[in-house]
Amino acid sequence: MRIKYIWLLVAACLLVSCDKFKNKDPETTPAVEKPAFDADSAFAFVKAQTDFGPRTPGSEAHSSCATYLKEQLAAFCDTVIVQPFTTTTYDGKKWSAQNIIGSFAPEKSKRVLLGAHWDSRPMADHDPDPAKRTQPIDGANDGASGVGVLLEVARQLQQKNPAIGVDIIFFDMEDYGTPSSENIPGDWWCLGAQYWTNHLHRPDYHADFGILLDMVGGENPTFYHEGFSSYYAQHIVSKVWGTAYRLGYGDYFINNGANPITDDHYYVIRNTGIRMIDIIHQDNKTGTGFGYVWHTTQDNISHIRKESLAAVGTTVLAVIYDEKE
Ligand code: AHN
Ligand code: ZN
Repeated sequence: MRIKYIWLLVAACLLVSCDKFKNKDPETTPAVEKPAFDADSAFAFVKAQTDFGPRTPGSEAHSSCATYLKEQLAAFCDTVIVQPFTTTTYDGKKWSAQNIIGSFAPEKSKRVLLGAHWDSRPMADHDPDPAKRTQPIDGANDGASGVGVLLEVARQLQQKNPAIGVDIIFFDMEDYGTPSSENIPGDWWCLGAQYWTNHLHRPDYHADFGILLDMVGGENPTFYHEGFSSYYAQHIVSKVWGTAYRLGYGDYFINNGANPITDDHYYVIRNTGIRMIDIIHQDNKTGTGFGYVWHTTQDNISHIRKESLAAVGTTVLAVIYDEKE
């Protein structure tokens, strides 16, 4: 009788320890709870932008898309601030432009800044067909993907508020930099970010750190530790890449260094001191350092992948929900 009970006890213990062991399997129990991020919704936000056509400065598509982005942010965020400015490009032309900023809990002092550029490049200077190199691009990946992910992030943050404040900034005039055939010295990229960092939308604006999204929706993207991000904000890179790995996105977020890129985050770091990292598709096999369709007419909605949007959006949301007040 007693022996029987002992055996039962042993069997029960084995079962329990087996169960415990099972729970430790990283495949079945992610260390980070996956927050809801709807990739279909994010994709729709990307497509809504490309449906306007190329959002190049001065175009009708540019101004219609600005209206759309303000309406979307207004629906999700607590406040929206539009920052109009004028700027001159490398070719001597003058443009009206605008940065668009949506905020959650603007009264909170602990904050994260999320950014992406919403303009698209006026010339496909890397198109394989020379005849197409003066055409404007849809910028489905280069521009619209980051904005689409952040609109979906905003929609989720409205449904489930995080402990900290969040600001989402859509920079204008990132992509009117000098064509590859010309060499005109000067800071011709990231004109919207340069303006914002010298004229903050709130004079005492502060964020604890920032994350920029650039070209996050392509086919099998590879996100390395971009050079400026590592140099100025390795602790944020480690936080974001660590979160991505725990969520199962280690194939996208690769723990290797890569070239520094003159992108919006560079001016944020340089002019405000806010440690902002760049999640950007880099690839040293393509010849340009970026994806195959970069600055070509092929950068359209047909090359956008929901899986890529989901990897980045889910990671960014998890980072934000992990932050304590
Ligand atoms: C340079 O190639 C120097 N900067 C690229 C920044 C960029 C352009 N991101 C998207 N389009
Ligand atoms: Zn570009």
